Amino acid sequence: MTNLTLQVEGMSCGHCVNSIEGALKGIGVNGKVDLENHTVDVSFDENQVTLAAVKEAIEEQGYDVV
Ligand SMILES: [Cu+2]
Repeated sequence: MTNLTLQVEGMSCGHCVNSIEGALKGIGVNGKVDLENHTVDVSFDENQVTLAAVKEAIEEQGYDVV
């Protein structure tokens, strides 16, 4: 398992949390949004999902991975 903390801009409320965590779940990634710190903790199997795909899933929801 790979565990990373990503810096993500534009998250502000529960809707953001749900859309990001839901999108990550959809590609087999465990995600935990921290609104105060503007971060998303992600945990995934690198044999199944690439970091690029993780970033893309977040960006597709309208947020910027720094
Ligand atoms: Cu929001």
